[in-house]
Amino acid sequence: MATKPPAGDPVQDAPQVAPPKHAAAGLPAIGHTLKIAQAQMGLRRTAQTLLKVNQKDGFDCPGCAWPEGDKRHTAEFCENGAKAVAEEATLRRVTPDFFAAHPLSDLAGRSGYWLGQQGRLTQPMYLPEGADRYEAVTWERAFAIIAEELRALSSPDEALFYTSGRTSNEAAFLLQLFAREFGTNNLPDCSNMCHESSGSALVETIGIGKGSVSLEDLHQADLIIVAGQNPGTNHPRMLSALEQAKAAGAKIISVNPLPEAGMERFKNPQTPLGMIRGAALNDLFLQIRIGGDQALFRLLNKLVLATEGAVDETFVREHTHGYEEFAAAAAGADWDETLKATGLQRAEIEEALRMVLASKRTIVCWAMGLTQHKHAVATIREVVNFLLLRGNIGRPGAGVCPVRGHSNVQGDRTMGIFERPAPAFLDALDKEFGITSPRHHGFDVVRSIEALRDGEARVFFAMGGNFVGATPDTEVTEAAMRKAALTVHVSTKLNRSHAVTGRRALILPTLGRTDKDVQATGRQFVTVEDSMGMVHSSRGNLVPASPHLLSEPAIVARMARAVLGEASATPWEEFERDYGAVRDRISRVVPGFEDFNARVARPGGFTLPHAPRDERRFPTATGKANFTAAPVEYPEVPEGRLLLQTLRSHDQYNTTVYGLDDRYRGITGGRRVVLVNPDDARGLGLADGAYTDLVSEWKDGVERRAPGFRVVHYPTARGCAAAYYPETNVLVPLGSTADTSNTPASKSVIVRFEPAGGGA
Ligand SMILES: Nc1nc2c(c(=O)[nH]1)N[C@H]1C(S)=C(S)[C@@H](COP(=O)(O)OP(=O)(O)OC[C@H]3O[C@@H](n4cnc5c(=O)[nH]c(N)nc54)[C@H](O)[C@@H]3O)O[C@H]1N2
Ligand SMILES: Nc1nc2c(c(=O)[nH]1)N[C@H]1C(S)=C(S)[C@@H](COP(=O)(O)OP(=O)(O)OC[C@H]3O[C@@H](n4cnc5c(=O)[nH]c(N)nc54)[C@H](O)[C@@H]3O)O[C@H]1N2
Ligand SMILES: [Mo]
Repeated sequence: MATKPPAGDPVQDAPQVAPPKHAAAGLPAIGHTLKIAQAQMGLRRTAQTLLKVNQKDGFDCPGCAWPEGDKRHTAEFCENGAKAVAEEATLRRVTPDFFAAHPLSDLAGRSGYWLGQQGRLTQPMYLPEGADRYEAVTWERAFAIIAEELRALSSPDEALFYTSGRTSNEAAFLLQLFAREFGTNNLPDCSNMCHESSGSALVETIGIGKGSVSLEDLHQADLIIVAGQNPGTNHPRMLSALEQAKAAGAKIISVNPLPEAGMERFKNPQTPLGMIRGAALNDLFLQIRIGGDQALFRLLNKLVLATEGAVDETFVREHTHGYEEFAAAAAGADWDETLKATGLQRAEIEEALRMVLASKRTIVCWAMGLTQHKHAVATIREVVNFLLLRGNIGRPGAGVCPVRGHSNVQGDRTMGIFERPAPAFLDALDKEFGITSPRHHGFDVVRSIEALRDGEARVFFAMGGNFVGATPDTEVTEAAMRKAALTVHVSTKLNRSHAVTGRRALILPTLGRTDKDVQATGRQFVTVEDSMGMVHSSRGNLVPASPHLLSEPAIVARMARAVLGEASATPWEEFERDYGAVRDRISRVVPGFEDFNARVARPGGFTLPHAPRDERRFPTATGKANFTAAPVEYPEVPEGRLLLQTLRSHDQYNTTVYGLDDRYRGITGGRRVVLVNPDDARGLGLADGAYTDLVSEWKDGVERRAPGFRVVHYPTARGCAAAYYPETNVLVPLGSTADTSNTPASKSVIVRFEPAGGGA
């Protein structure tokens, strides 16, 4: 096996490995934050921005969707939030000269890291058919091109309008309104690749696709189970909530194939003692095999059912449906099979059971480790069964807590960014605007790629994000995108999606969260909804990256006017001038937003209603919370293969790479690494430091290869491996998705290892 990285990699990818860390945050995090922030923004902007993050008069951190507590620290941010801010508030600029110097072929050969490091986009850019370079274009011409291509379609359903989760409520509401006036529900979004499985499972079982807990609930819980989530990196402020819960007596179980540093010990940078000593968070670490969670929760449920007095019978009788059938299915859970599926020891599960039975208030938190599997929806339904059994929904200190990713991904969905909108939502929209929205469902992310591939869709418009970078099966997706007639990206920074284009392409540069947004009626703010259903305002305070930028609401409004023209009675101009006018409309269309402008003006905003949380009412088809009884599944991996999960390093925000280090896991200077348990590695002849190709295997028989990964012996669960996304997206088959939610199964890819250099 080769021991050197393959030559010619555009990134200097030469990973170094040290032992993983056992604590997160603390002093190194602060040092690292300031270093990155100053390199991008300089001293003055660093102070100007970092003090405004998540303050009541400031902007919402463009990092994660974790909520802010009521008592805020002067510095209500974390290392990774600061990196997200620095990435946006950078002083570096991508001007038309940059595009003159870098033809498309050059951009296409660059790493995502390099592209992102070039700085903020400054002017609308156009790639004419057959051209090899983007050229500057006026906004008028850009919208005329979009109108021309959209009008040339034989059906509105040949257009796709993608949204990434940073988009504000106001922009999202306008975008879905425009798409529906135009005539399509093709509104795929990043949620399709993210928490769609949570939404699918929760809507059916509790009647609403959102979490049922507040920060206060976390502080009051007796037991918090964190399954399939790495908060130390992806939701660092959650560690403060866990620390507070522990101080009040809570126990924490983490369920993960990897020992994640944040869950082991957290050094709170906001308290002097925390900084030095840190708090141990985990009381029990269940090092589960990838995809074993449904089996684990099923067995716990059987054991709870078998324990005298453990079931909350009053709750089950009054509030639930389907108990008998579920209890019968759970009775079939088997120790041997569960131990095989989970890789856990019997004693570990018995210890978990004791903690479960000792808790009167239990919360389960989860993220991508549960949602990105074939059986993700069934797994999350089993988590709901688990909580329902002991009445852990709709009372203080208990509930479901899917921890969202993008800072406004939950709000975008609330605003109607959904390819399968509820009829009641469309009825309200139609009534308010005098339009007739299409009722047939649109395409989600995976279906959108198939539609482009098959020539069923021809115009692709993205409100943010990095579609070809984030989606699975990179080669298939990129080929599909290249078949489009027009691709349009509303973006703040360069990324891979700008280099893989349709016949014609546009880059529309926009304001970010940190930028001051001034329209004809004066300074505007936007609103967002966090992971716990809190809606609040966000107001940038920086001079925008360039005088040519338009805000996202302005871009949608102008596009709508160019495309729909006189045919639209919607006051698009007014919406651009005054976002309050948009909020007035939202207040009349979206339940829970009554009196929106007045309520969001209050410091801290307001919380959206949530029937199960607020009144133990479950707006499901049965009118009750539904137990479900799916068969238990877990991935079967053939001899000589491992199950690969694709995950985030500490120095990235999805496809945006901030740096080449993954500090807590001890990896520096490179991203092409694959983490393998040393015992598995020995069996497979994979020496630590050797270079290997990863080849994925799926039932379609297509060979998908990611070349040149350095093997790292790492204490992950047996049979499992881990490598970073998006480098490994090439391995995830487009058709390998979760049942019901159609979310790419990017946490369970069967791979074999072949010597680096291609070919066996
Ligand atoms: N700094 C930073 N913050 C972010 C992001 C970012 O990229 N960078 N991304 C944002 C977004 S969009 C999202 S969705 C979230 C993502 O937040 P996470 O879901 O925490 O992100 P991942 O890195 O995908 O980590 C998945 C975790 O699940 C574990 N896991 C994998 N498979 C399984 C399994 O089968 N069972 C169990 N029990 N565990 C498993 C992995 O070991 C890992 O700890 O973070 C958001 N916040
Ligand atoms: N293999 C694998 N694939 C995955 C995942 C995984 O765990 N494994 N995770 C999935 C998940 S959870 C998600 S959410 C998706 C993420 O998918 P996306 O949301 O599409 O991807 P991001 O990398 O977050 O998008 C980054 C780009 O957004 C643009 N941007 C940033 N801020 C703004 C803004 O304020 N406005 C506008 N208009 N643009 C902005 C910048 O140009 C930047 O380059 O990826 C998914 N893909
Ligand atoms: Mo996400």
